[in-house]
Amino acid sequence: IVGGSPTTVKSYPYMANMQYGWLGTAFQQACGGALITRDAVLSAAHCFVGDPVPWWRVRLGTSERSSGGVIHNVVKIIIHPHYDIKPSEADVAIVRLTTKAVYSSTIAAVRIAGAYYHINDGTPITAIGWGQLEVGGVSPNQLQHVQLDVINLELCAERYAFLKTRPGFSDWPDVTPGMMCAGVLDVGGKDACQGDSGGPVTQITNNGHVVVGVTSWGYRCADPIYPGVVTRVSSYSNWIVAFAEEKL
Ligand code: 4AZ
Repeated sequence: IVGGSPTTVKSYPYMANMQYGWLGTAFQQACGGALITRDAVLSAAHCFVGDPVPWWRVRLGTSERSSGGVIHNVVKIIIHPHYDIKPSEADVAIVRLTTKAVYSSTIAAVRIAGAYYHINDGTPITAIGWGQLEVGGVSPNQLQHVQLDVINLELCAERYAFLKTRPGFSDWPDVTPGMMCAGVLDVGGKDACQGDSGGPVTQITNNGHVVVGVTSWGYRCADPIYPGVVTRVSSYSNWIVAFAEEKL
């Protein structure tokens, strides 16, 4: 997270620390996620492509990058069938846990945006994670959060369409309706960044938190011209619910 501030899991008890361990050793935080049922975590497909289930585990109920909370093992990772390589379309995955989480003041599931959930341009939304504090910078030990604005999708798509005309960027993804752009328009300075991928982007309402996005991709981080791009949860909520509740 760039331009944010430290927070704790008590404010975001659904925050999941997705840890990857090469050959099952030395697990390290690699992505974020959101607990959406007692045994299902919503995250990004690009975090998991090519990596077998035993190399992942999930730490719930911690504000720390590599300690605290409760470790859950993974039984199944389900990648959206429309996800295609390069962080692009349908960058969403469900990670199922071997055991049901025990809810507490630091562990609880969160609501996700339904299929008809509409969010206006300019709405404040919050990105959360342990990702880099600046492009190529360090990753913090303490969980961070930052408030962003929903940025007009057509404008965001135009900006990334221009980027694709630049040398070396022709194979970058298009911004499509299954995505949402978030940042501070023409100012930048606030964004998700590498390591925040898969983590929740949340609208905080009077009725509680609603996950509206999954951190997905972007050009650098916190750039004034190029906002961060997140998977639009409402575009995939029927699939998400089906596989979060699938009997295993
Ligand atoms: C990444 O590399 C990444 N600025 C995630 C989010 C953003 C950029 C990069 C958004 O995982």
